[in-house]
Amino acid sequence: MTYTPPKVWKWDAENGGEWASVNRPIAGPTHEKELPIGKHPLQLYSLATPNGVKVTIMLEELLQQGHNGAEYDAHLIKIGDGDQFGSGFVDVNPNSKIPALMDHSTDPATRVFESGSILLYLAEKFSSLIPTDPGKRAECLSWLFWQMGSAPYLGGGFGHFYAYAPTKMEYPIDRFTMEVKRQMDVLDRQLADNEYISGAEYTIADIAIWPWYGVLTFNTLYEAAEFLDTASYKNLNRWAKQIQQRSAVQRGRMVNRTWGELQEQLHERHDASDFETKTQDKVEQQTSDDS
Ligand SMILES: N[C@@H](CCC(=O)N[C@@H](CS)C(=O)NCC(=O)O)C(=O)O
Repeated sequence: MTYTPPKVWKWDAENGGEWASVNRPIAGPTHEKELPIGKHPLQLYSLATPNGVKVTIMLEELLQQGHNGAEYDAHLIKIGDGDQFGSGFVDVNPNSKIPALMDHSTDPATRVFESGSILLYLAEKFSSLIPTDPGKRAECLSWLFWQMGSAPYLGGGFGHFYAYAPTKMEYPIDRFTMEVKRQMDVLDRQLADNEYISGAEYTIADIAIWPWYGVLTFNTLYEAAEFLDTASYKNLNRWAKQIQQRSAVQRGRMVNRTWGELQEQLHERHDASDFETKTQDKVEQQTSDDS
């Protein structure tokens, strides 16, 4: 099937594919909607996609270290329903994508968008999970920005054409598979000599990279582990399993999750105790007991 582009591209709202209903060629809000504000200094508006999970893992790591100022409310933004185009959300992130954070501990409150920027903001705010030595800090930031530049090839490129496009097309799948395998090899070589991504310290670079490239090796992202032969990247697998064992990572992955095992879904997080009492298995049990 060949395609000749017209002189001027026109928006065909019916172009198909899994995300067709939310994709638009224009920015800005589609409807008026205020965002809820909970009781904690940090208000997160998100969903447990790889980009969302970076931030909830970060916040859970900070809380585990004893930074009480990292207490947060995590509000659910259903991107499939277009919540990211509500006016309140667009005020926090003009780019209409999760995750988005408001820090109400500052006056005026500070908005932060882009997951990499949120990780850096929180690392600087709490002086944690980022090296202080200038050389090590530069290495950490290089990998953080590597992730921000690379993951769109994995998500928007490979993942889109392998898992979401209405038909399987060899050319884009080949192109993005080649790039994703190259990226996994970059990480595998780096992790051959380093326990963590940027050296001996666990940092925001690990937190940024793991939800994409670590989770890819578990086959839960695009169910592509066999196709990409992720098992052959031994050091990447070693690191992915090591990070997965961290309790903050296990908690962070559950927040704003609306799919998968019910006991691993915490639709909204407003208190640390929610992990014990508000997971979806318990919410549904409670609902059926009440009816
Ligand atoms: N570079 C952004 C990417 C964020 C992003 O792509 N978010 C997706 C979910 S993972 C989203 O909100 N998509 C909704 C949309 O595109 O309308 C970041 O890292 O924060």
